[in-house]
Order: sequence, then C-alpha cells, then structure tokens
Amino acid sequence: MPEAVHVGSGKVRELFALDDDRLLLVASDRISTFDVVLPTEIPDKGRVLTGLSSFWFARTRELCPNHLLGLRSDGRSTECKRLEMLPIECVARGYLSGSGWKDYRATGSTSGHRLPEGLQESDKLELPIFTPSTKATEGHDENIDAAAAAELVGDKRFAEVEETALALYAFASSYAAARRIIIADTKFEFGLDEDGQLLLADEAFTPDSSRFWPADQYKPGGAQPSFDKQFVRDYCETLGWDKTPPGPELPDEVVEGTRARYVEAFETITGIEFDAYLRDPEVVLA
Ligand code: Q0T
Repeated sequence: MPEAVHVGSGKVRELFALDDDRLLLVASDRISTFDVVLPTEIPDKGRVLTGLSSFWFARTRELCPNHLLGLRSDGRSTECKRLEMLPIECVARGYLSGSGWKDYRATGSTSGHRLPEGLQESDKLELPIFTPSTKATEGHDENIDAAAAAELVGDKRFAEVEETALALYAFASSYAAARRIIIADTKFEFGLDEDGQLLLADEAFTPDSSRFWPADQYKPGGAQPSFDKQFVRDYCETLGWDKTPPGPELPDEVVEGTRARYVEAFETITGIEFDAYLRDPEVVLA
C-alpha cells in the first residue's frame, strides 16, 4: 500500500490521504501572482508558509481547535485531521482591499455590510467584518451575505464561524501589529470533526491566505505594497505581461529578494530564526 494517495491540488499545495482519518498537506515552493502560478519557484517558500501556519495553529488552539496533528521533518508537510469541510470561504477583514474594496466601490457594501460613505482603498474599517464567499471550483470566489452563507451552513453554524473568524483575526492582527505588520484581511477554511465540532483547517495567517502589509509604509488611498510579493509584482509590471498564463520566469535577483521577504515575514512574526526551523520544524509549536 502506498503511504499516501493524492486527493487534491491547490495552486501551490497538494493534499494526500494517509488513511481514513488523516491527510498530508504539502506546501510547494510555487508562487502565484495576479492569480497565475509562475514557472519559477521561490526556494523555501513552502517551508515558510508551513512554519507560519503551524505557529498560528499552536497559538490559537484555545480560540478554536484545528486540524493540525503533526509537522514533518521536511518543514513543508503537515499531517492533518480529515474533516467534513464547510462549503464557504470565511474571510475576516480589518481593512478595505481586494474584493471588499471592489464591492464597496460598486455598491457601498460588501457581503451585506453597509459601510460608511467616502472610504478610500486600504482604509482601516471601524470594526473588522466577516465577509464569507462561495468556494468557486474555477474562477473567483464570490462574496455572499450572511443570509446566503447561513443557507449553506445553517444559522447556528454561521453565527459560530463568524464569531470564531473575528476572534482569530483580532488575536493575530493585534499580535502582528505589535511587530509592525498589518494583516489587512485573512481567509479561513473550517471543517467539522466526527462529533460535529468546528475546527480550523487549511492554512492560517500565511501570506498566501492573508494580505500582509508593512505597517511603516501604510498609506491609505490606494493599493498597499505586499510584504512578500511586491518584488514579483513590480518585476511583472516591467514586462508588459498581460497577466494571463503562462506567467514569466523570474530572474535570480527577484527570486532571492522574494525569498528574503518570506524569511523576514517568518522571523518577524514568530521571533524564531528560520535556520532553527529548518533544523527542527517543531520549534514553532513551543
Ligand atoms: C480538507 C478534509 O484543496 C485544498 O487544498 C489543496 C491542497 C483545500 N482542501 C482542504 C481539504 C482538509 C484541509 N485542509 C481537511 N482537514 N479535511 N479536507 C479539502 N480541500
């Protein structure tokens, strides 16, 4: 019997079944920009994201239990509890960016939250909001209001995921703010265990599931530089690439600069040297 059977792929991660109860989630070094996976990898990106996610899982257990069972010695693979996933993406936003900003500009609302008039792109919201979306099998997730989300998961479960997502965001955004990183928004996926308990699954507070902005450069009124991907975006913008596949290869200096930004995000947030993580990934669980 093979150790693991491939059961799913994301843009940059692979999912394998270990047995009936456990999955193996493997983060590659692939990077996407403008929704296109590039042909060039960023060395150790998958380890940085796995380490960050595991760090947050270990520190948010009391707010919400999660699917993490163990971290493998390669630093990019985690064993996870197999869950029944909820059919919505759970997004918490403290700032007006991305699809939230697009919705607001078009309608004055996002996911049914009526927002004050006159907000600018990247403005901080008075209070963080929960903006669920559909899980699109292709193309973009579509933001839905509370009633539509409750239709998919039930009223009681909706109230629980909203409260939990906002509590997780409040914890992590305040932690990151103390380290001069703004977590503008973040996407969660939740699932249910065999007892119907809500668990946090997928990845938690990584740069791929969240917008990380350097606080010292924060300037509302336009898009903010991305903590991790800005070199890649800037380079792509110099090419006149139309942002449809295939994406461009990245030159060595863009790869190196981007790797350094991922490692910096890891070290700034965790307070742990990335080399220590490479020697023993479990340092992030302490
Ligand atoms: C999942 C059961 O496809 C996905 O990721 C690509 C690598 C998203 N996804 C997650 C699951 C999980 C998790 N995480 C879990 N703990 N149990 N399913 C399925 N798809």
